[in-house]
Parts: sequence; C-alpha cells; structure tokens
Amino acid sequence: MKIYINGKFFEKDDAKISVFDHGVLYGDGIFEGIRAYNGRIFRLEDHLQRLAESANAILLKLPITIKEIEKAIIETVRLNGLKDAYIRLVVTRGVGDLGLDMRKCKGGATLFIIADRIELYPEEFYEKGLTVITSTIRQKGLDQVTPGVKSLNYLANILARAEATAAGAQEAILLNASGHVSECSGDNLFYAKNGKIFTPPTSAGILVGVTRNVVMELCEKKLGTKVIERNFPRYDLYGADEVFLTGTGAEVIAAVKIDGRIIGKGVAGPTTKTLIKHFRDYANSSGTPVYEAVKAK
Ligand code: PXG
Repeated sequence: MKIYINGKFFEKDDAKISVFDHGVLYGDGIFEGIRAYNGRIFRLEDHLQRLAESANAILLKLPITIKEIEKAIIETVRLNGLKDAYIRLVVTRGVGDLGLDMRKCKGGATLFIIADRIELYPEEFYEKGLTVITSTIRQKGLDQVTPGVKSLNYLANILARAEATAAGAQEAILLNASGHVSECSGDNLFYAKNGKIFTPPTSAGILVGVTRNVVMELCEKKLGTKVIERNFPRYDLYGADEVFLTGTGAEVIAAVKIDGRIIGKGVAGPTTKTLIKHFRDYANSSGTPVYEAVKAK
C-alpha cells in the first residue's frame, strides 16, 4: 500500500506523522471520506468543495491547491491499483508546539491520503435493513463548531456509535439540543411517509452529505418527488413508512428498527429499494476517471 503524505509516497509502515502535529494533539484538522467505483472517483468535485469550505471555516490554509489535491487523490488510487476504493483524505494543522496557538504550526498543514479496499455492510443488510438507536449524546450546536465542518473531532460520533454497538444496533441517531433529529454517527437520515420524503435541514446541525445531495437529486429526477427539509422529532420516525440512511460507505440503506420500534414492514421498503438501485446505477456510471486520465497524457 502506498500512502501519500505532503507530496511523497510511503509504504504503510513508513507512513508516519509527528506527535507534535496538531491533528494528533488537538484533533485540529479536517477530512473527507471518498469512494471510487469501477475506476472512477465518485463526486470528487463535491468532496473537494466541502473540503475547501471546511478548511476556510477553521482558518486552515490548504498546503496545495484544490486542483493539485485532486491530482494527488487520483495518483494515490492509481498507484495502489484500485478500481473500487475508499479514499481517506486528511488535512491537519501541521507540526506545532504543545500550545493551542495555530501560528506555531509554521511548516503549514499536513496532507495525507490513504486509498484502501472498502469494508461494506454485507449485502443482506440492504434487504433486511439496519437496527438503529437514539444516542444519549447530543449533536454539537450551531453555536459550536458546526457539524457541517468535517473536522477531526469525531469523539461524539464515535461514542454514539459505541452506544449503538452496545445495544446490538448498527447506527445511532443524534438529536440536537432542541430534541430534533439531526443525523446519524456517520450517515444522514431520511424518512418516507404517505408518498413524501423528508430529511432534516442544515439548520438541524448536520454534515451536508455528498450522498444526501445525490439522493435528493435522484428523488427529484427519478421519483418525481422533491425532498422536504424540515425539523422533526424522533417520534415521526417511529410512525414513518420507511426510514433510510445515506453516506459514502453505506450508500442508501434502510433503518427498520429504531429504539425497539419496527418501522413500516420491518424490511427495506419500496422507496428505499428503488433509491438503492438508482444510486448504484449512477455511482457505477459516473465519476472522475483514474486510469483514462493517465492514458490521455
Ligand atoms: N454525517 C456524518 C456525521 C458523517 O460522518 C455523513 C453524514 C455522510 O456524508 P457523505 O458525504 O459521506 O454522504 C458522514 C460521512 C465510516 C465513516 O467509516 C463514515 C463517514 C465518515 C467517516 C467514516 O462509517 N460518513
């Protein structure tokens, strides 16, 4: 495995960053989780746009341009010979001293890229659906660092996921301070009821998922239904016809049991299944080519 760090490639065992990197000392940095299907990187521009926005929000100067980052991602996937891949791009504040002051990170940001095979939910989960719980951990407020920044501070999400695991569930819902549903520990959330599809708005405190945006487009183009963004309590999920989650790893997947309540018929419903199909068709037929790009040079 070849890992990119600041312009150079390293073998896995040699891919190391400093213990003085503020990404390690403070979780001071941002990341993206990106997928490649069939030798093409899915919605790469959207991920890079979100990365640029996250960087700007935390006053982080990217060490190279977005165009150069795009090239580095393609090169990392290519060097590892991957067609289907999970790509992790991380940008940290860089090497500083033991204090909080970001000005001490004089060498600039650290950027690394890992491209690996992807670990997926077993296919049967796409038929049977997931079990989900509501976490006791609240979503960060909009008056804190907004959940819209994909920062390296994932402890709340990790602890929420641990609660799910302890309860025999696969995902956890985070409510925001007002008790409305925001999102899951690593996925956005939608529900369908009486032919309409709903999802929490950005003001509920969510990461604006690349998959969420694609699914909203697919709902409009393929199902002829515009997704309604509104705040709702978790009780609306219990009475929904279908609940589904979206994320780079999970794609589109049903949640069929929430806090012990069976949702709909207790298996992936027709809207979810149709969206899974449309999403996969689209993912497998779009994206930035990894290998043709090199041939064309
Ligand atoms: N909300 C949160 C909090 C996320 O971390 C999503 C929504 C979905 O966004 P995208 O852009 O992927 O549609 C995410 C991203 C994992 C893992 O290993 C998942 C994410 C990030 C990092 C790791 O399950 N999900």
